[in-house]
Amino acid sequence: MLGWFKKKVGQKNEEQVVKTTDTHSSAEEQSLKDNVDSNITEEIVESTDTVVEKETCENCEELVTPPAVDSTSIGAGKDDDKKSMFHRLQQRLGKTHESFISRMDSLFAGKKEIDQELLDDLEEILFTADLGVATTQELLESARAKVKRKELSDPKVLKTILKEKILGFLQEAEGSGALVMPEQGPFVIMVVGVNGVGKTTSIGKIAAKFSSAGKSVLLVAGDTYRAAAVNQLKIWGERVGSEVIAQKTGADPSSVVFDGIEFGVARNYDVIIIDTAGRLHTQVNLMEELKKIQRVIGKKMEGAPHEVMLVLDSTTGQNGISQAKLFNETVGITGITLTKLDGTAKGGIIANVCRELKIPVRFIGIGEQIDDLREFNSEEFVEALFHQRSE
Ligand SMILES: Nc1nc2c(ncn2[C@@H]2O[C@H](COP(=O)(O)OP(=O)(O)OP(=O)(O)O)[C@@H](O)[C@H]2O)c(=O)[nH]1
Ligand SMILES: [Mg+2]
Repeated sequence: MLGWFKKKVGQKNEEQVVKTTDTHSSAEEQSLKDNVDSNITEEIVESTDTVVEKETCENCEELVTPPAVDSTSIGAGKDDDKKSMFHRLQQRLGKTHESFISRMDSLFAGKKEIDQELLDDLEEILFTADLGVATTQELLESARAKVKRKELSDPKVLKTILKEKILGFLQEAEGSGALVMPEQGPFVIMVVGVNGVGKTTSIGKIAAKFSSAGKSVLLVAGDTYRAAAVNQLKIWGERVGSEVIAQKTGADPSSVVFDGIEFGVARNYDVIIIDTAGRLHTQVNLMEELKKIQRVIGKKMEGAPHEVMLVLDSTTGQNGISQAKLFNETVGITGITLTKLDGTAKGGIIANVCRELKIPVRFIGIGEQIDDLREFNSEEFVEALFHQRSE
């Protein structure tokens, strides 16, 4: 995502990508508000107190994990960096490796032939790793057919076939949704998902990535339901040096988003990332509210949001698929961030997500720290998952 983004922003005038760091006067804010498009004012509760946050927020520390720099990611050359990043990914996928790959290795160890019992045991391992019923069946059907035709008898070859098939699911999804970047103006990402999946944290981490690539990032606090949610985004803003557009608790999220887009466009930001409140995919009214937010963004900036990012918690298992389907029906998901892969033995969910939804995974979350979000790369992921661990 970032590499592709760099190409686009690289064409911009240097001046345009300089990060805005000054705090804006209330007069400037007022003039932005005065320009509110009359077509949509009745949709939006009048905003009277939008603020661009730079100051320290109180009681924020408990809302986010303290900043940390992972020693494996600093002080090394590019190749060393790559190696250590791969090593870290491998480590963080350890639980899934244990429950999936190590168990499969133990099952295959010493077996010369693939028999029915082995295939049944393999089926159980695939289920346990959360690859899902349909994905498991598809993986096993092709293996069974090959065994039947006597084209496959060696369990080691079966492991390679499984690896390639899983990679195939991930690559198919990866190739299914190129980002559509705006010709000019900010790249707008709207982030959605159910409660507690890691939306705000991922927004902070994504902002950090863009910031360290020299891009100006504006964060918009579209979760107005809880004061804590706004504070959490503010502290991420402070940490990554991004400004935050927010209003008071209880404000209409569409109103905040309207102001945010207006401000971001006027200030020529490179990226605007919009946080939204967590909502169950089954809560019809709240899902409708997302549609409204999306509409408001589109009215304020044609073609935006350019990315509707669904955040899924990999520990929620197959329910993530139902969440994705309903969010997709409502707002049209264009990319997925799959979080908490470090905390689960069921990381096989990623294969099912890709196979069922055919929506590209853009990022994966592998921890709570600022640099624990990785741009997703199918091949690297599969290699790290299958990679033999040293004893
Ligand atoms: N281990 C781990 N924890 C994560 C990851 N991503 C997020 N978290 C944690 O998940 C918890 C919830 O994260 P939030 O970012 O607040 O989730 P949210 O979706 O914004 O939550 P709501 O706004 O309440 O809907 C926090 O404790 C995060 O630190 C990850 O990749 N790995
Ligand atoms: Mg949140």
